[in-house]
Amino acid sequence: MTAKFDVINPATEQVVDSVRLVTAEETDTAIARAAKAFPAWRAVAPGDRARLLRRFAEAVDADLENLARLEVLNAGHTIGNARWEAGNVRDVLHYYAAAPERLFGRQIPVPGGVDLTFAEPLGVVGVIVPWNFPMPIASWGFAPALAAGNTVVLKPAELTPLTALRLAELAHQAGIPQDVFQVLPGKGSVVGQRFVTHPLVRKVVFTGSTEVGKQIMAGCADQVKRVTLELGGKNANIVFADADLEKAAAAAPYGVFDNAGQDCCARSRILVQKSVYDRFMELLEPAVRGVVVGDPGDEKTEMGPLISHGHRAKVRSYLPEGAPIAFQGTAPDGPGYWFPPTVVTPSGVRDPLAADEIFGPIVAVLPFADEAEAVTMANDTDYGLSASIWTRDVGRALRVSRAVEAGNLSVNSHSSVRYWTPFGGFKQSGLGRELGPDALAAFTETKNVFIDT
Ligand code: TAP
Repeated sequence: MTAKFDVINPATEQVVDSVRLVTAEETDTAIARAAKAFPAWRAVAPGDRARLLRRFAEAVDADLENLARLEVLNAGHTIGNARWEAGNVRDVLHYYAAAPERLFGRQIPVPGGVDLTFAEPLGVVGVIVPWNFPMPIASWGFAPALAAGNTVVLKPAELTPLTALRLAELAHQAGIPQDVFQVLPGKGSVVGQRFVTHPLVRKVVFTGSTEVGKQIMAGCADQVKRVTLELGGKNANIVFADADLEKAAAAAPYGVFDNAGQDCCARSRILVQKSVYDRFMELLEPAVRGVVVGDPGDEKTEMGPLISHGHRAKVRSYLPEGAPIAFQGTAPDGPGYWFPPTVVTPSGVRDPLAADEIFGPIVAVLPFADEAEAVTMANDTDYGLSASIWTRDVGRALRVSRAVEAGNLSVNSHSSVRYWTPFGGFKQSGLGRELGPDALAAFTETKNVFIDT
């Protein structure tokens, strides 16, 4: 018997669609088809593969508003964010469309012959996507994988399958063969697990929680399967006394409450130098209260709902009676999984409010004495995905950027994701890099050929 899953609009709690869940047997069939399609796909002339990816990008662009509206309905993303996300898929496809014609090898000087390297595709790549950014995260896996000549099976999160299914339709309309790119909506424990255990899947790209990421890595070890992991974060936003405080305080809410805090790069720990702590909090309060929370389809909305009833209960559990709430913004009543932007002042970096990835609109503010303490506090976590540094001192900006153990640093900004540049985590925030030129290495294997002359 095949199960169905009701897709819920988190802003209204209404069912928007019902999606049939793929079984383990169907997953095996899809993987077998992807493996069979691989030799022909890798043999497509580089220019033709590039053109197919560009046509896919153009199809996404033509469908951008529809994709964005679908994400508003399915994930509760604000329409502005959802448009950016669909645009990111288009841009990522265009970026990697340049790759098939530039997958250069090397000629290495050796005695007695000629030595060449080739960047060979891996075969079938399994991409496992979380619910928080269904479109961009899917494309960061499938675009470089396809460009490098791999075939792809992709599992969207059970909660948010709609845009991934639409992207598969657009890919096929653009001429990418059905078996080269397949989207399999289903459970992680069924479809995702088969990607890990099936011997014909040669690589798994997983984005999600650190807990599940560890299981995936352990499962892949059995076949020494290649793996890229993009996991959780508890990212520091470090505000020094010499910063433009007005700018830092105005930007801080958007560094953490964007996507209702359901962002691996959310700057959910604000570390503020003691000498300006009171002034910073005075500036932060109106900025937080001013965040517009509500109907994600409204152009003016800045923050939508949380993804599900269960997730909101988890976020709420961090604020029992007597929790150190400094101030909160507003959120609508009635149906929808709403939660107000909330600022807390925990006792230290190891307090769960400051240490756990809550993945909701709760930000911890903590004071520090000097640069050395700021770095120690920023690094006192098992995570290492992103961080922001607010200062006018260029030397300090560079010193602290080098000292913080995180993959993506921004100075006087909260921007972490640019498709031209590598993205990924230190420590338990992940393994490997997505985006930019680095990602291609993750979807190819270097082959060395020596020719005796
Ligand atoms: P998870 O529960 O880890 O789920 C992520 C994906 O893995 C879902 O598609 C899930 O399927 C699947 N999955 C679950 N168990 C699995 C298993 N045993 N084998 C194979 N696949 C399995 O994470 P989430 O709650 O959806 O997403 C939030 C997390 O993602 C946060 O920790 C966040 O930081 C992280 N994240 C990281 C990044 C980067 S780039 N570092 C970006 C976004 C999000 P189901 O749909 O069935 O659960």
